[in-house]
Amino acid sequence: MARKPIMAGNWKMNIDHVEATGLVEKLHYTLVDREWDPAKSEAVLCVPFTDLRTVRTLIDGDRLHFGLGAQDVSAHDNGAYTGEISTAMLSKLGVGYVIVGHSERREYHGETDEIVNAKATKALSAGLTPIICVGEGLDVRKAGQHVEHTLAQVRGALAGLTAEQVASLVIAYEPIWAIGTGEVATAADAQEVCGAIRKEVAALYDEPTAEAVRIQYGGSVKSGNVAEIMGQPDIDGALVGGASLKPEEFAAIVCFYQ
Ligand code: G2H
Repeated sequence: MARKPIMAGNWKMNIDHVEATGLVEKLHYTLVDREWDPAKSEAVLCVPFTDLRTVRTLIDGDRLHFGLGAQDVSAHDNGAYTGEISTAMLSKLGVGYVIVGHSERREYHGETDEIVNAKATKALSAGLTPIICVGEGLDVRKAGQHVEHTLAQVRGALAGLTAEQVASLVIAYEPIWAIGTGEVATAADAQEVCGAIRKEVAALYDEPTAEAVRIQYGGSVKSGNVAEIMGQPDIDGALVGGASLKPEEFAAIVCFYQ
């Protein structure tokens, strides 16, 4: 079965719950104007924890066709983990997706492959779809080690997961040197690694699992480069930071197929 393209906006630490109302409504009306067909692409908003309830209410109230995602989750069930948010808390709010192991979490919060694996495992058991981020820094890219480095992160993140679980999740390849910098990996660069990720999933599991798993590219995606990126055979969507804060830009990305 063909993989449905998935465009996820990662608002990062931007947009409070008051601003969220305006942004989501503007995005909705822009998509209506563009005659977005939700059967042709999926749109997910990964918002700060403090915006989740507001955005959930907007989605339900206007029956908007947006998925709702968080940007992180605890690897623990509950208890004395000050400041953390559990998978159950997210599920009860109607959250469907969670970004796990974004490079900013790995870099600023010391998240290792083991932590990413624990969070992804916990998310899947709670019925959440993890968007697992992998990708190399500039030094690794310059040393020509980017494929092996990224595949090692993939193996670490997927350890212990079943084929069925892997088929249901999303992997986002985000070369760190292209994040928020305006530097975009060429479509061929992105395809090289996304194709290698799919082959690795086939080797770890089987062909049907590799054919089912959705792989996104992330790193300075915008309306001007999305079509070329989406033209690659192993790229099924984008994880979008800066451009997801601009309704017209994000709407154009969601409607990349037009
Ligand atoms: C990469 C991406 C979203 P941006 O972090 O995850 O951000 O599109 O701003 O490079």
